[in-house]
Amino acid sequence: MNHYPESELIINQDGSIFHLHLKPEQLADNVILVGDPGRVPLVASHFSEIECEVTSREFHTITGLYKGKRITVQSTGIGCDNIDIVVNEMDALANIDFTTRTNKEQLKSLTFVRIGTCGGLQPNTPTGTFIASEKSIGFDGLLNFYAGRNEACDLEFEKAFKSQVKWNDQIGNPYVVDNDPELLNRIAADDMVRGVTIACGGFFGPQGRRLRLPLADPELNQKIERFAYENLKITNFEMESSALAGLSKLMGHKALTCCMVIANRRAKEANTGYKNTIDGLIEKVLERI
Ligand code: R1P
Ligand code: URA
Repeated sequence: MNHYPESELIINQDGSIFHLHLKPEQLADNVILVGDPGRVPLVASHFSEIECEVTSREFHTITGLYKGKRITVQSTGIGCDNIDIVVNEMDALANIDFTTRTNKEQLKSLTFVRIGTCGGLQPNTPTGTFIASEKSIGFDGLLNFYAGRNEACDLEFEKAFKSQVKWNDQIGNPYVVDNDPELLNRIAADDMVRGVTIACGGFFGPQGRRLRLPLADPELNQKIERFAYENLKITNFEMESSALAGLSKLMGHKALTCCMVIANRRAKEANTGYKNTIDGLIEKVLERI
């Protein structure tokens, strides 16, 4: 039986998990993840009841009820490194007994839906579009540190991607993972664009934005926009979906990322006044989760 020492599973003196400061009983089985901590009260403004609210660093959590469904809404901040923290700590809250520091006998499968913002890459993804990720390509490297990475990933897609874009191995080893198909069908329904999302370890160079620094492969974005595999096109860039889909798959949870396009990379346009439009995406996810 695994026994997790204090250094590996860090529990605060009040019995909460190290970074999130949540106690096991404060976590719902349905979890909405958002990047911006300010998006947490926006989601919770639709709740009929608030059960608890906790803030620690960029991690803001509210658990409450939406039409009788118990939901936790959690901010992750920016980047896949924070997804490693949030998904591992939430899995520990659900599946490790904090008293014995051992795995529970009955493992729980959580449902994670990320509501984010992204950059659109195709003619059918102008600003304001809601994109649900069918597959996520991780430029971030996170999943490569976990055993079972190859079994969790779509290796044929990875091969096709690397070959078509003439991938430069110095950039790292991209991984391709499916979002949960049942969750995709339920949440995307018939009014979101379904696509392939690239999650990057940065907002500028890794997404092909050139300000003062030249890029290692200045043609990469054009090759990404042209890439096609079995009728799938790469639709958008964001920074968390691959880590979320990959870790969830390895741990037995269900995950999906849905994002609203706020920057159209083709038309070279951006919309920073998107708070009201993203509320439309929040309402769809709350109804369908
Ligand atoms: C970058 O501006 C951030 O916005 C996107 C990216 O994934 C990254 O976290 O998502 P959020 O709006 O959810 O933070
Ligand atoms: N978030 C990203 O990661 N990229 C964009 O272009 C917009 C939002």
